[in-house]
Amino acid sequence: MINHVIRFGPEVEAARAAGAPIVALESTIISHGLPRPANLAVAKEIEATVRAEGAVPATIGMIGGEIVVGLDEGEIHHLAGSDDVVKLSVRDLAPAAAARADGATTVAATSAIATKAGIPVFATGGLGGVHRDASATFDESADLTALSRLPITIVCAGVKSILDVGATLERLETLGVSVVGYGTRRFPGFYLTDAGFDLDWSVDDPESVADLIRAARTHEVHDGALVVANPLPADEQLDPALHDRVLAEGLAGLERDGVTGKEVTPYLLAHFHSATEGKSLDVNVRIILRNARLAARIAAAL
Ligand code: PSU
Ligand code: MN
Repeated sequence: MINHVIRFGPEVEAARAAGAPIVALESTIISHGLPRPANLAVAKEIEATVRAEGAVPATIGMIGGEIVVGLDEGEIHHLAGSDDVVKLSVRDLAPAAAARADGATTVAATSAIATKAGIPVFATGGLGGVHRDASATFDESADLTALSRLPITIVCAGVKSILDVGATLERLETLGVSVVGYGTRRFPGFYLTDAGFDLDWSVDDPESVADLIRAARTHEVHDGALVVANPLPADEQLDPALHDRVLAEGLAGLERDGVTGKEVTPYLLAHFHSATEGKSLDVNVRIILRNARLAARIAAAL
């Protein structure tokens, strides 16, 4: 028998005891979203960015079947470099725990664990969502259904542009997930500043986000997530023409190589990173660091 209780890293444990601001971070972007060896350096940079704002980073994952909130450096190193790390959505957590697996948690699984751990703010790059051929494949990320039932605030640059963004926004509406633009009423497109859709709400500073979270808590009426969509400045986005060309190639590659299911997202992200000769990687890193900084400010304001 193993202990199936969540294990907290010492720094996160101390922050919980002191009521200090904590930012939850996912590990799938490290293991499956970013290429090696940059992924390890980026994972450390994300944590440093959160610390620089006076908050404590809690990178979440699974080690030997144990859910860990606040992975240490060695554990992050392992998730970044090993070929045996499983991509874990919520439904995978129990099977992976029973199998004593090492795993990286997606937005869905990280949100569920962070909520259980009492950490209300989470930073990532881009959410999963509805895939472009979903009407035929039914491929819709479990991120969406997880966010429909978890009162977490997630700072991201919208949903990944490899998805059907319009359909994803419709599903977020159906599922009751609040979406606010940070400093904008246009929904960002991850690598791109603007995905081409309007938003009903925007906020301009971390205090306003904290107010909004407090309103939701006071009402006790809505228990879905709050998505804070934080766009890259236009001069930092991936060149839209390059983006569209590389995406078209990547989508064709999926078909050619017969890629389906949970491999789709890592495949397309890896294609971007190689086909843009690192340009998409630079953009991806900037996105994550900006989101980590904003999430830390929101956690502090709370
Ligand atoms: N955004 C990124 N890189 C990633 C992901 C999102 O910039 O690697 C990951 C997240 O962990 C997200 C997952 O939860 O992809 C979605 O995968 P799927 O589409 O298989 O649900
Ligand atoms: Mn999927």
